[in-house]
Amino acid sequence: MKAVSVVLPPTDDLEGVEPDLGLLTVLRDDGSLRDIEGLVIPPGLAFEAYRHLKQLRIVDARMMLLQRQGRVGFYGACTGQEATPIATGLALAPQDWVFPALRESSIMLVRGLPLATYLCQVFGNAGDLLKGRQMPSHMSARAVNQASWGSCIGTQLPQAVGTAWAAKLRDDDVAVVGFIGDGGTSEPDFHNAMNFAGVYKTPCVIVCQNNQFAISVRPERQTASATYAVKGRAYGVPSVRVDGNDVFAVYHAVRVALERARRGEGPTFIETLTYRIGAHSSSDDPSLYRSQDEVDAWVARDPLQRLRRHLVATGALDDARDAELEGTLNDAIGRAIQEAEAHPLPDRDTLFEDVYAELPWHLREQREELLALPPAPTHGGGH
Ligand SMILES: Cc1ncc(C[n+]2csc(CCOP(=O)(O)OP(=O)(O)O)c2C)c(N)n1
Repeated sequence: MKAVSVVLPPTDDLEGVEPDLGLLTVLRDDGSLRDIEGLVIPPGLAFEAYRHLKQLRIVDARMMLLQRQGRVGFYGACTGQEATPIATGLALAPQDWVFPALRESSIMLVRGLPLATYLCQVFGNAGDLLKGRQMPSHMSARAVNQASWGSCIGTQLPQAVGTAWAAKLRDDDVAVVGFIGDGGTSEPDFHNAMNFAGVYKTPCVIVCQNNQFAISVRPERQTASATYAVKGRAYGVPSVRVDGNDVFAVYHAVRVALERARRGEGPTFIETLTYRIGAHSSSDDPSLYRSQDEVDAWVARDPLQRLRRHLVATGALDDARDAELEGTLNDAIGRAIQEAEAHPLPDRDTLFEDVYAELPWHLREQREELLALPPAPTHGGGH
């Protein structure tokens, strides 16, 4: 079988092909939905997903601009890949846990974290729940059961599987979703996590966002496997490959996998096939390693526009309502950025918090020394 290479935008699903080698698609190009057995799309899901996708698209564009203006130090956008985090966020139950990679922080917004609080993490200021200690775009919040990505590719998956194992041992009604990129599947942690999940049947869903790049490295240099999903077979983990630009396909696959996990049937591995339309991060220039034609072919499969066609076809959206939604989102995002950016830098005293219950003598000394210095500038901003 041919190894994966940069895949052209999918135009059809491959009926009759095994789940880990085919491609589950629900949303047709004309906006209608395929008749798939057991498909669960709750009423209102499509519009809710659209609102979140659109919000995320705008937030990412605004934050990339702020990075260019020197107002934030770094940003990792997920433009073109929004369907996976948003659909997953909508499929989760409140008690579930999420262990993201770089491009899934937005699940926190879907689960109710205020946007201004979320953005304070990017500014790394006093409004940041993490007290400015993490790189931007590495959000986390206990209130929505989401851990922070550690930046070291793959480390989040053993954490996800371990958390799921703990839930199983405690008989908690908790499922865990862990994310990884296509590049991350070459890390030992991916294999450790898949193996452990398979053997101990931990209640988790491992999602690989195959955006076809690990910075500039393409899938054919990453693996000789026919798909990423097929890797789950070796670990005895049921696996499925879905159209990652189709919010309904991702929602359906994650929802079914979460239900399996809750029934005690163990892990599922999901590859979501998508494409990173934007740069790897604010530190990358993708024009050095790919053509605009290739990008344009995927822009034509934009998950946001595909979902829009569905909403228009079903009468849930028209141009006027869409413009109104865009205006509301732009206003709310503008206000959230203003509110977030207005916070001062974290108090320097906070440097000494959260590690020791009681500060050891040498840190007490360092703290006193620091506090004796003139105050640092209190203005937030760059890193
Ligand atoms: C262990 C480790 N090696 C290398 C890096 C540098 N690095 C940061 S992101 C990245 C590519 C990740 O690609 P992928 O897993 O496909 O996720 P994507 O960024 O495409 O979402 C690399 C190599 C790192 N952060 N950690």
